[in-house]
Amino acid sequence: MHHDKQTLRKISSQFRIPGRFLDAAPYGTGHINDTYATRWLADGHEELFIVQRINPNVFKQPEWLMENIERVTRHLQQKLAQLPGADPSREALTVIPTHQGTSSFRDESGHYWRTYVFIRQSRSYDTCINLNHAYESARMFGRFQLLLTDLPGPRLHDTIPHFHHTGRRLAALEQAIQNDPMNRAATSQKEIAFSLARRSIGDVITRLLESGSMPERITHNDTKINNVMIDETSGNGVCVIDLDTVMPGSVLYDFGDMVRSTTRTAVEDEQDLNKVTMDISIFDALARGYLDTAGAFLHPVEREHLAFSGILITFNIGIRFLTDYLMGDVYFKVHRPGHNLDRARVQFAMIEQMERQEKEITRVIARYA
Ligand code: ADP
Ligand code: GN1
Ligand code: MG
Repeated sequence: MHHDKQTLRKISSQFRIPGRFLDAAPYGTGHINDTYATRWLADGHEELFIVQRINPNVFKQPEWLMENIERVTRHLQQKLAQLPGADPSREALTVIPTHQGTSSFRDESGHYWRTYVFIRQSRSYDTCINLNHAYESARMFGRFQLLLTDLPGPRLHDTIPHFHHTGRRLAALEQAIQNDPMNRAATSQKEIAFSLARRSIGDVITRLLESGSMPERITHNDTKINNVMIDETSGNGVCVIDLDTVMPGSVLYDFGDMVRSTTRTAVEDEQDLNKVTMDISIFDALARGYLDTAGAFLHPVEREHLAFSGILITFNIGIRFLTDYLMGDVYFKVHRPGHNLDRARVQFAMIEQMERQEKEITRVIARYA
């Protein structure tokens, strides 16, 4: 959804942003929220702020979500302030409160909005641009997890319950196949068969978590490559963003999604599947970056499953795209007919790639873990 300038001016005036509103424009390529870059004039300087409408179909309890984000960003800022050379205001998100002091604003139609300081001189990319990019983003997500290992209690809210529970995702897919509300099952027979044949990828991690054999951690849960900002000049990682799904989970969900979104040589919705390959040298840089930071705290059972986690999460997200295609594109934003089916196909092509390169993947992990 796109909001007009007047609406955005009115919404952003609710927040403690210094200066005069100039304009606002849709920003980024996220699949979930409505994101705007807003420009302001303060003391003769132009300032930018990110203003976002939280997706109401995806997040049912925006106030809980913002409570998580407030606690997490505050903790990150405190930890970064103690790290020599770190810049807390640039390396962690800063929530701008409303004039009432709340972290979000509820508009007339009941939708929630929030504002962040814009991370300057940096950008995010939808695909990996080079080995250093892979290394830096993995290092940043690993550091993010590391800095949150000592977040004081209570347990964070589950902003989307069972988010990475593959068993439940499969059940939802089977339900969608059965109901087939848009008559689309006939056009995705191959992808449906692929998914059902790989049911056994299932819930290895969920079971380890439930049995207590693997520790629950505070994880990001959406470690797509475009959710980390990269410095425009140095190419170094600057800041992990998109904190809506920060909640208790497994570190393997995070590493798995880095593998899914970073080692892929093509875009997430590439229509020419011949272009979709998994680059093992990118995987190498990614594993190195992740273990350079997260290596400080990982448990042996977590290390043992790093090699497998890429397939697991790619499967999980592949079946989510396929389910959303069957359901009529009700969850992910789409920009063309068949968009979610294209996305699902790319995930499944990546799974085949990872299956083919299993030995190499295991070897890389053995080298660093
Ligand atoms: P979504 O959940 O829809 O993916 P994100 O929070 O990831 O929303 O934001 C979408 C895009 O907006 C990001 O990929 C990034 O390019 C940009 N963005 C988000 N927050 C900031 C920020 N604080 N500073 C600069 N750019 C940002
Ligand atoms: C969504 O919000 P964004 O675009 O970073 C989705 C992720 C998927 C991803 C696939 C809350 O991420 O789970 O992996 O799309 N986020 C949510 O591109 O569902
Ligand atoms: Mg995002």
